[in-house]
Amino acid sequence: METERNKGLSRRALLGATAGGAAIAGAVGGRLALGPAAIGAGAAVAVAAGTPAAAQATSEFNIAPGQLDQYYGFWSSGQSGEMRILGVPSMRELMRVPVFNRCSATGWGQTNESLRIHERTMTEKTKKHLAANGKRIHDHGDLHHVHMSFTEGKYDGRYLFMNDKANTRVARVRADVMKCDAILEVPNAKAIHGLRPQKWPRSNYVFCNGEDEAPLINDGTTMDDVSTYVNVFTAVNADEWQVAWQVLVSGNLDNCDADYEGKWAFSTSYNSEMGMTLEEMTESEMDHVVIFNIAEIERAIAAGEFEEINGAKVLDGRKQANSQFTRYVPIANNPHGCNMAPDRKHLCIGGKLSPTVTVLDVTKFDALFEKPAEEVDLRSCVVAEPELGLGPLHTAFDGRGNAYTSLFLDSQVVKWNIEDAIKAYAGEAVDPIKDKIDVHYQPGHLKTVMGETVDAQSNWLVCLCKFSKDRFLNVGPLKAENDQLIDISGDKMVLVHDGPTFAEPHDAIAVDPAILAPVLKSVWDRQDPMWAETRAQAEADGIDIDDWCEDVIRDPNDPTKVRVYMTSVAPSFSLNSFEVNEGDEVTVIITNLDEIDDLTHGFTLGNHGVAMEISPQATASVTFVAANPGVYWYYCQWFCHALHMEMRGRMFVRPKAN
Ligand code: K7E
Ligand code: CUA
Ligand code: CA
Repeated sequence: METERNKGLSRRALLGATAGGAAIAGAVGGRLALGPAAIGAGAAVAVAAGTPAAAQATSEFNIAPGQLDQYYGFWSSGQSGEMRILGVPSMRELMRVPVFNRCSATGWGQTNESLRIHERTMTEKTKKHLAANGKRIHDHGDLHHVHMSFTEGKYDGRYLFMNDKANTRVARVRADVMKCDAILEVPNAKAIHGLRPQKWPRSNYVFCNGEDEAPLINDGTTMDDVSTYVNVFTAVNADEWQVAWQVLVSGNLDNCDADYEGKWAFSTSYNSEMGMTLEEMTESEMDHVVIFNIAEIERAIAAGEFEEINGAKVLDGRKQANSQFTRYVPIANNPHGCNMAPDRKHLCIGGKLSPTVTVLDVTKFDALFEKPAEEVDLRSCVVAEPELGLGPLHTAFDGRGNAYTSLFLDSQVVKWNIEDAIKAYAGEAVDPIKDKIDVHYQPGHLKTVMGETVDAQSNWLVCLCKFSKDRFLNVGPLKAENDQLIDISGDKMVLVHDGPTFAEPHDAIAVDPAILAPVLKSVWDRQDPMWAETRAQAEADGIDIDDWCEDVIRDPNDPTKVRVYMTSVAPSFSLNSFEVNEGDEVTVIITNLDEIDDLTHGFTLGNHGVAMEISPQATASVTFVAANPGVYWYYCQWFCHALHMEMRGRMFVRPKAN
């Protein structure tokens, strides 16, 4: 529906011509004038053109109460550090899956099961840093990119993979229970940003871009000498969740993707200059896309041609090494998005500072490796470079040969046709641009349904806007972002929904529920590996955690350690009370014996900062020190029964005998 208010927001067209241009100039001049201040510039101007009436929408977007969504959306959450599951097209938030963040509701980051996942690959350096700051794990992250595992170019419903730019980590979420089961701190690299799974033959690797430059041996012996800095491209073994290999590159790495033949991975770099200031990073006319030659890298790894650094097998793919591991295709300065089209052939690179998207034909990459890099025309793989608008960041695809690029500065999405862009580049008089739509405001990623797979759909586009400005009720200086839903089923894009989100979903994917239906569980399997170590400890203590238990075991080797085993069945814990001594290290292990779908219990211990989720048929445990004598109640914090309030008990902490 087009209201007066919506019309006013169409001023984006004006902005594109004026303030947007100024913003680009501003960025190059050393100051990024991209914010809402720029939006305000055209405030009084109302342009009637723009969003077509929603009545023209041809996809069914209204999801009535009780109706299920058409698709699962998996959203990143940026600095919130979690993965979110939304319904598409309703944009209803269905679940939050804590990954890098500490979760108050579920106890993620506190339960022993989650701490083990956090600590399994933590480097000694990180352990030292955390301990010095009174912490055991990083309890935050910056999660930009969520992607599902592939088999032969299609989502296979096994895993979701994601990055933590803040603490150089990558994580894996099991798609059957929607819980994180593995975190990896990537050695040598700094700030994992772009992340993509291999698409073909399956996701054996997850490719991870290191964004920040630092000395390879980062121990303070060299600091300001930029010539010692490197950037690292990492392939993580997706099954074992450890580093398979790493390649040193020239310049830094931003976003990445992989092809549909399993031959290449590719990454954008905005700092080929190896600059340390904004001026230096935007100095060159051209940056590049790095192409990684998977077969050549695997050959060298198998042949032992690597150097082992901090436990990782490292190859040198920098320009000066003249290797066959990499090629550097020149791209207009400071590119950003890196998106492989479902036509299996075309790779689209967002120009960011350049108003263009550069289209590379991946079938032309072999030729780049036939001769040494300096003897080949590295731009011979470029088949189109349409000028689309200001600030092109990311590109999504439908199943009809069209691409949709977010224009950050223009606050628009531009729909263009890849084949027409190729024709235009070859000199034909065709305009590849098919449509533009205003979005609100300043979009980053945008996603079609399964658009990064060969199953790309042509119904919905979600555009993740960085600013919502005046689209929602004011909630103070910190505003929601705005994930907009756009109907792309017709020739014209139609905006159908505004979706406020909390900081800061960078990227999202949408997946057909049919892919997840065969794997998704509603109740845990008692033998699940998630609590295998807890189970092993129980067995050592002679406790069967699959059955009713109400046991308090003092560790035979360390009498200050106490393990409290109990079960939960609505509405009670098997133990109405338990007793420990002042100063004891107490581990509470609870199995939820309820088998009913949806019947989650919890364990919260008053005034101890202890809380955890125990879903049906799960076991969970938490360890704390009972530092103060007295009586402390514990209770179930997940509403589970009419007598949920009564689901509680007491911990007695007996004073130390003096
Ligand atoms: Cu463009 Cu981190 Cu994918 Cu944000 S990145 S938008
Ligand atoms: Cu069990 Cu509430
Ligand atoms: Ca640059």
